[in-house]
Parts: sequence; structure tokens; C-alpha cells
Amino acid sequence: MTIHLVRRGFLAAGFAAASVFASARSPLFAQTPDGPFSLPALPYAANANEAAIDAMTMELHHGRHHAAAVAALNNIARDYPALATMQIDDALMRLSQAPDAVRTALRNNAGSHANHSMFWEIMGGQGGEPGGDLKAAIDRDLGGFAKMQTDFNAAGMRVFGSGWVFVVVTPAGGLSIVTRPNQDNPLMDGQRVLMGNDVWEHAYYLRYQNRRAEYLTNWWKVLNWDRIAARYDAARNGTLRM
Ligand code: MN3
Repeated sequence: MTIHLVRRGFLAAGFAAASVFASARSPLFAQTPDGPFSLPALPYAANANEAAIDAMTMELHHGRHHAAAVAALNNIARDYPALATMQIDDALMRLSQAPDAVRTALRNNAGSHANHSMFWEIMGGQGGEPGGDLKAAIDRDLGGFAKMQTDFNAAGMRVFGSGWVFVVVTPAGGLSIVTRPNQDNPLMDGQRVLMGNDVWEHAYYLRYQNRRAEYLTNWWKVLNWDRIAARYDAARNGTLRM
């Protein structure tokens, strides 16, 4: 289906010759073609999150799943050149303006790139609890840290099929727990992601099999609250990109 979309888009754009080249690529491959988007390196070793996530899961999740989304995104940029000049948050917030032929693929792959980039960034820590302004916001909006954990994990359990659970910073500046299906990202609704957990089975199945609750509970042990606090400051300053 994606190949069809790529071919049709190129023909529509008048690049019929280029479509042959593009359709020979599979966006399912992890290899990242040259393009405007790149896979961010993990900011720690693959085994840094062993308290919650085994190294093989980290390597497959980052090096195969996320890489495939980046490769697909670069293929979309060939088809939709305006994408190459856009920040990922702009692409997600203006999804309705994308050409019909690429919108679904863009939604899935730009969403995945934003979601996973955030996910790697906020781990690699020792868990614990946030302080300062972020703690105050959690107390104010989410009923305190313990209630936030309980409600976040419960929301993660309620995701049916594949999706994500997030804490978002709303346009009004408040914190809220939300879930999204597939690779949807709250930026699509104008909300900034403070933090989020991936509850696709690929995120936990090797170690936990069907025990998603145990994965959700352990995940808090590897959070890096300094990085999450920096995201909170960036969200408030208007500089948080994804
Ligand atoms: Mn994932």
C-alpha cells in the first residue's frame, strides 16, 4: 500500500522517473535512506535500562522499529518535499494539510519518530521522584506523584491493542494523562508531550510476554527526572519540539 502511495504521489508531482527509484525501496527495512530525518542515537548504553527493559529489546526497538519509521519518513519526504523543511512537531500539528496520498503514512511514521525520540530521551535514569516546579504541577494537576503513577499505569493497561500512554502539557499549561492508539501523538491535538510509555507489544514482549502491568510498573525505575524536568521547562518556554 505504501509503495502505491509513493508511486502515485510522485506521478502527481511530475517525477515519474523518480517513482521507479522510490518504489524499489521498502519502508519496512530498518536501513535509513539519505533524507532530512535521522535516527537519534541512544543517549546511553542499550543495557542502561535493564531494571525495566532488556538490552535486546532496546536494540530491536531503537535499531529496527524506530529506524524503520525514520526510513519511511524519508521516503515520504521524497514524495512530499515540503516535509523536508518542516520540524516534526509542525508536521504533526498540520497533518490535515498534507496531501491525501501521504497523510496516513505521515501520521504513522512522523508520529512514531516523535514518540520514540521522546521515549529514549526520558529513560536511562534511576527513577525516583521529580522535584521543583514539576513536582508542584504534578501535585496540582495529577493529585501527587503516587496517584500519577497509579493513574498512568491504569491508563496504559486500558490501551487496547497498540498505542501509548502520555502525560501531556496542555495549551493552558496544565498536566493531563492521555492515551493514543497506534503511533498517534498528542501534538496532533496541539498538546505537548511531557513523558510517555510505549505499550506496543514490541516494547515489552521479550521479557514480559503478556504481563504489561509488570512492564508499566518497572518502567518508572529507569526514568530520568532531570530530562523530564527539562522537557517541562521547554514545554512552558515554547521550545519543546517533540
Ligand atoms: Mn515502539
